[in-house]
Amino acid sequence: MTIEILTIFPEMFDSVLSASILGRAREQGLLDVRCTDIRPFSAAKHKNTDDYPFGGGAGMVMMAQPILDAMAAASARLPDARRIYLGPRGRKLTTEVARELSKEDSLILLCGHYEGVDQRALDACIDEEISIGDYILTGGELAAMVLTDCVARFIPGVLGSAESPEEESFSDGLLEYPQYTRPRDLDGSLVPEVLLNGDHAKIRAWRRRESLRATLRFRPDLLETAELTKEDRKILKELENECSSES
Ligand code: 4FL
Repeated sequence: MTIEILTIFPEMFDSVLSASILGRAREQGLLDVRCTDIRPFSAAKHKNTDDYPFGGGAGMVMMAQPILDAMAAASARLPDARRIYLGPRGRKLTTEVARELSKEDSLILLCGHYEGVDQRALDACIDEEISIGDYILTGGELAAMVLTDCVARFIPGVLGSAESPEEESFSDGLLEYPQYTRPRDLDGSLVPEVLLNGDHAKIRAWRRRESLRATLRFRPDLLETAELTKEDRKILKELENECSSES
């Protein structure tokens, strides 16, 4: 997959894209991420990319021209790319959205700044706006990194063969069960016995129960859309009774 990121701060991406799993994916040729600086595309005298808002008000607005020209250059390289603007008005990034985007051959991500982007640039060259959450950042760069990271996990081969993007929190709509590693005894705090016995059916059942318990406790809203079996519903009833008898 190829991702081209249009930004006025390309240097922000260096360490994030080079470290850890994203760095390895790029070395292996599974993911090609390029950052294109918007500023050199500016036709303005000092290569500025922003200007005062028509109608007045605080802050600056990113001008359409440098964005449209940077996008035209990127689109010429990646003619079939889905063109995404990272912004708070967009569809919320979720596991499903990331999985869907990972099937694309190429993406172009536009990072906004200042008080926003001239609407005409967005209307002319963006297929979709995506938000990473209901908050405002200092710019779209961190959102583009979050989207890139989240999408990359679904590209075949990016996670080690032992790991699956589907075996984590949210993939079946539930939170993850708790994990433990050595030592077995941490100053008297013990690893649950069931995990030590090698009975894989029992371990699977215990983990499912703990996933349900965590979801019921921390994110009960997820239970409305999670994929639940009859057995899951029975366990949830038990857990609800445990809770009410505790208090
Ligand atoms: C982008 C916020 C995506 C949430 C400022 C500029 C943003 C954002 N999701 N804040 N872009």
